[in-house]
Amino acid sequence: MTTPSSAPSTLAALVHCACHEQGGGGPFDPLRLRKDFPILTLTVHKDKTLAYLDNAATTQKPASVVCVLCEYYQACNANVHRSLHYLAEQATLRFEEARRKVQRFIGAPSERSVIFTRGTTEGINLVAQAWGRRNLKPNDEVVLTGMEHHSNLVPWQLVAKETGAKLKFVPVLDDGALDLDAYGRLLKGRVRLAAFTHISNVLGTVNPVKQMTAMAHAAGALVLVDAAQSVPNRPVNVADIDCDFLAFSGHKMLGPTGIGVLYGRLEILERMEPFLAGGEMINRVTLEESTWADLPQKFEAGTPHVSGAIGLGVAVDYLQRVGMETIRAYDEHLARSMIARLDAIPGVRVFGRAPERGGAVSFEVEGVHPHDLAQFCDKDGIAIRAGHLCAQPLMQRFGVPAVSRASVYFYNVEEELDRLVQSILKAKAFFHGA
Ligand code: C6P
Repeated sequence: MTTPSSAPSTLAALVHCACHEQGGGGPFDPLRLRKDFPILTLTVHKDKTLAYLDNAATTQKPASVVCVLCEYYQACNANVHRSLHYLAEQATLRFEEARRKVQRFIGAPSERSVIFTRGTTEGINLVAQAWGRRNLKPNDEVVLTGMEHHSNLVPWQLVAKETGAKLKFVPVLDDGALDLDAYGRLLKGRVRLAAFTHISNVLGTVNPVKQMTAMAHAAGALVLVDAAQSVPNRPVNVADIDCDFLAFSGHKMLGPTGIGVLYGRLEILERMEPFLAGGEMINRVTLEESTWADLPQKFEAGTPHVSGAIGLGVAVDYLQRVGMETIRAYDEHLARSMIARLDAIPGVRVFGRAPERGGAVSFEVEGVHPHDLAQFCDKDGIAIRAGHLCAQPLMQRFGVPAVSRASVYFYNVEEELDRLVQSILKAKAFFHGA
């Protein structure tokens, strides 16, 4: 059969998604990079230019990530690791290439130690269920901290209930840093695992994860790092940290939603039983029993998020072109610049003054409920988040039901912070005057 002359002769010709991107090369220039993010040019509420300051919740996506999803479904879509036809081979190659990109990005020693998940939450649940439920015994201890996101707390509460293990918590100091002396004391118990966040999504605190890992290992415990807020904005190297598990989410680092990564130390992953069961994760199945596939497939039951993984690979390419150290320095600079502005407004209290920080800044404005403030800002086109930020114990620690949070990324600019301040001043005048 011959192809009609009017039909596209190559797969590439089928793709109608044109992506013209600055791509992050050259000297760092946020204004130039913004052009790669079409959504940042939106006007909302009729005529307000969007100022997107909710990056700790999810980041925006550059054109190259949006386009690769479109291109994948137009020219490459197939299931992976199964069929032998052309498209299936292409899809599998690109899916596995994305895994290798992630492996290099986080300094993992083997691609077999990189498991695709739906996100940080699923990665932590995987460890809690597949490692914790099997290995924790009554009165064993799991050390967490008082600043964990619910994703690194509730899974351990479930497992503790089932196994009789005890949860211990490193207290948070007034400046938002962890009490490392208390951590040292907690490690003297029957600790099997220490699980802590690298960067707090509320306080912005950067925890000394390398030091904390070494302390836990010296006490004979394994370490899980919640890197949801750190992998997006600084160099993170699992070999350097020497952690046993590390989880993060694609959508917080320019990638698609529904894709994430769990890194695990090979020897530990090899000894673990599967988390989810079904297709893809088996070697041999009889009616009575089954044996498991090799890593990483043992932990990737069912059809994976193929386009998501490929999109995440393209997001990693983009981040590397901008430079992770550049992103870290710029985010920290913008966050400090925002804190200086907030400190200058009477009645504003900023939560989190630890010496090293990321891009999330939480605060309260006296007399204005955080939800009211978020709505007020939204009317001015400024996207911030308000609420307990999935960290209710931390809210209790600081004696507030909720906070407002503005979180920056490398495509934000100082002018957006000025707009935030203007909006806060207007909200204050409105609510205090009412
Ligand atoms: N924090 C925030 O606005 P998922 O939802 O699985 O992609 O990520 C969960 C998660 C785990 N740990 C930390 C430190 C996080 O910040 C998050 C997500 C978002 O702060 C949504 S609540």
